[in-house]
Amino acid sequence: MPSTAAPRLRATRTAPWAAFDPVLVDIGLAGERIVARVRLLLVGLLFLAPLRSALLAPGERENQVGLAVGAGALVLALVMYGMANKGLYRRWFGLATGVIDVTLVSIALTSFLLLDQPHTAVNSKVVFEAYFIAIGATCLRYDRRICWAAGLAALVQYSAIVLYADQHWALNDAAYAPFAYGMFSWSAQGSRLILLFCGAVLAWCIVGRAEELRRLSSIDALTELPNRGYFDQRLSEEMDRARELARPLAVALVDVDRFKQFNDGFGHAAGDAALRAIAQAMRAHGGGDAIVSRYGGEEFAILFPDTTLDAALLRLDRLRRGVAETIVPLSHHTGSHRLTVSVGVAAWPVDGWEADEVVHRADLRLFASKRNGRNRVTGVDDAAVPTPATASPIVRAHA
Ligand code: GH3
Ligand code: MG
Ligand code: MG
Repeated sequence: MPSTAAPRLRATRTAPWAAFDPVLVDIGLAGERIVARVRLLLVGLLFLAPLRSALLAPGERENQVGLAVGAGALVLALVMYGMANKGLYRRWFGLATGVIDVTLVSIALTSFLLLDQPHTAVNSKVVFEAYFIAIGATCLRYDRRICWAAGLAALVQYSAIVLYADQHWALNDAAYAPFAYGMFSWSAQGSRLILLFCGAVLAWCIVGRAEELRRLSSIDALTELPNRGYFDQRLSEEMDRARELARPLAVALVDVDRFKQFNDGFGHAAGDAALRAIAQAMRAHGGGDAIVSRYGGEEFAILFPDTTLDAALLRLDRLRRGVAETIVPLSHHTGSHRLTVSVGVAAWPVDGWEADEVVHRADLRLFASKRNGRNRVTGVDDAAVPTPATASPIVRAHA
């Protein structure tokens, strides 16, 4: 495994889960539901105060504005709660709700401007702090873009409120004495903007750490391929997708031939280097959409979404040849070596309806490849008859 930071970062960027990680999306959805509940509770409780004031003195403008803002926020919170819980969640939804939460705080501050209370808007002791709740809650969506979007929205909206208040009121005029909310100061406002920026950066870092942990828990440290846990989870998701869209899906199990001999002959370190070289060759020859993972030991599993058994057989034979041509580097004294792999492949729905049935079929066919002489790909169950050594070592599936 590379020891420097640069190759590790490169691996992060090119890894399949870097662009789209369904697990983080799932966790983000669960987080969105928590945020929706907390938002509804908070807005509901905050709505009680303007409601009470409006009931006691319905004619006063202050109470009418408070009631309108509170009711609007409550309706919005209800809509977002309904969407998060009714399967209407999309990837943009977290982005939208993150920005809306910040905007709700800005609307609350703006309502003080409407009520001719600019000092409450720019020196608010409670409402301003709610920006940090909104920015902090973006962490629960597990998407760094949402942290930035909410932070940026808070900075822009709060700056606009302060600039507007400074332009339209002589905020430090003696008429406002004794300044219950304090006098207006640009340095205090600057500090507030810096605090908002720091809040967004912290949220971004927290989500970044979560993504890194997720990455580390999904890859195999030796080969840098996705590990079995990641493979199993992707298999079950791709299987659901295949059933939903009635699209085929192929699964292959790959085992390095006579690897124990190689280890015994050249040592465990050379064995590790060989596994890395084979993993790289499989990634290179597997095709862009194939999910190549280390299944365990010297075994690998490959998932081919949207691929028929025949198409997978052809792709796997290219991969098998690619591995056989790969030169495994050994130490200076012992030179180089080549290794081969045996492969078993099965597909949904022709070889089974459930994921484990398909994997089991692929496993049986891998054994057939071993039995029949190794360095070959098998796609049918009955492969008892060995193929001639000169023939292309693919045992084709019956049409
Ligand atoms: P076959 O062709 O039947 O698969 O024979 P084989 O020798 O490959 O199979 P066997 O299961 O007997 O041996 C697998 C070997 O793989 C044994 C084990 O030491 C080695 N191995 C498994 N994981 C690693 C690893 O991470 N590094 C190294 N160097 N060797 C490993
Ligand atoms: Mg094995
Ligand atoms: Mg083996």
